[in-house]
Amino acid sequence: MTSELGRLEDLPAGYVAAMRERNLVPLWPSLRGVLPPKVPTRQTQATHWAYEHIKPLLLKAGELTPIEKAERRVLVLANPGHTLEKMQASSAMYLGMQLLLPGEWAPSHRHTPNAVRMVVEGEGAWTTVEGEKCPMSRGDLILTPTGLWHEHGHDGTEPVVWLDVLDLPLAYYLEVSYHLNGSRQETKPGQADRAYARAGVMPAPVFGRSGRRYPMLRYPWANAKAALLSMAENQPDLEGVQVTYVNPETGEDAENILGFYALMLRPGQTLALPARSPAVVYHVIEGAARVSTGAQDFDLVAADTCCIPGYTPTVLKNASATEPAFLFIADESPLHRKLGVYEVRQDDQPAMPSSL
Ligand code: GTQ
Repeated sequence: MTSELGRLEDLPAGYVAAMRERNLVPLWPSLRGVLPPKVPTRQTQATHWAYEHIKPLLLKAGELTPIEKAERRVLVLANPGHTLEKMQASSAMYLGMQLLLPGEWAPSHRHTPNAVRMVVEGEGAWTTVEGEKCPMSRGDLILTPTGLWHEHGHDGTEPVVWLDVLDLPLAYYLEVSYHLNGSRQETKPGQADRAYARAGVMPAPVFGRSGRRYPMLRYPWANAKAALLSMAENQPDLEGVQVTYVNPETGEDAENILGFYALMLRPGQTLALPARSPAVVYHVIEGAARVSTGAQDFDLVAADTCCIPGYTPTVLKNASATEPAFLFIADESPLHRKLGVYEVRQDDQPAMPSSL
């Protein structure tokens, strides 16, 4: 029963011009645009980036652009719904595929956006974060949270590729995005993933706590995969075999803005996910899966990545009847929860969050 609101064209041109002259605009012609009924307007489009398309173009970048001319040799997975120039996967997420060739070094810097790296292929690279040298193997997740120094190097013999996930679009939108350059870091002994080697117990320093906001920087794939396999075996009826990457000292999200998860689809499994407010990125670590929204079906094989806008019910289906599939997932849940706008929709019905 909502009546049509007045349009800009309904107003005298001179009146509109007089307002614009004073940097004023009438709300009502745009009100439904900024506050649409029930479902938010989303620029983010469901988008699939196949690794078989990315890899040759990324290797070509390795020939065309020396690391010194790139600092970070990255092809950005840009969502066309935001226009490619914006370099966004979603409103808050940035995705990039980064190539480091044997012997190359991507110098130390730090910046306000948070980043993680999900290693896609190749052995022998490392990222040093605040002096901790984190080896990079397939499926490992390495955090480089806001403000921490990080640099990448490569002692191996084959190209190494990883997926960068940053909250850069949010930081840029907030006008808080900047970086500082540094010099090569001294590495210190010790790896936090070895200190926090088992869930349920954690280091109890006899001479005081470390007190670090980001105690763990590398999450080896071998551990996450073992956790998923043992969860699946322990709970044969469990539908969603998923772990989330957390701060092992607090159990809170590993980073402030974006959430990170590893999900196992059992052989032949179909998993229906409800509509939720955050946009979601799916990246296949092992196996193959179909990601369906109703409007689109993406068939993802290992190293493929897709982005699904928020408020979209999504069905994941393991493409294999005999092997599990393992997905890395990134989403905007921590941000939405902090903002009080996080929402899960049952039967696709709006569930306006409130503070009640
Ligand atoms: O490796 O530090 O994809 O600073 C974008 C910005 C990677 C990085 C990106 C960065 C990095």
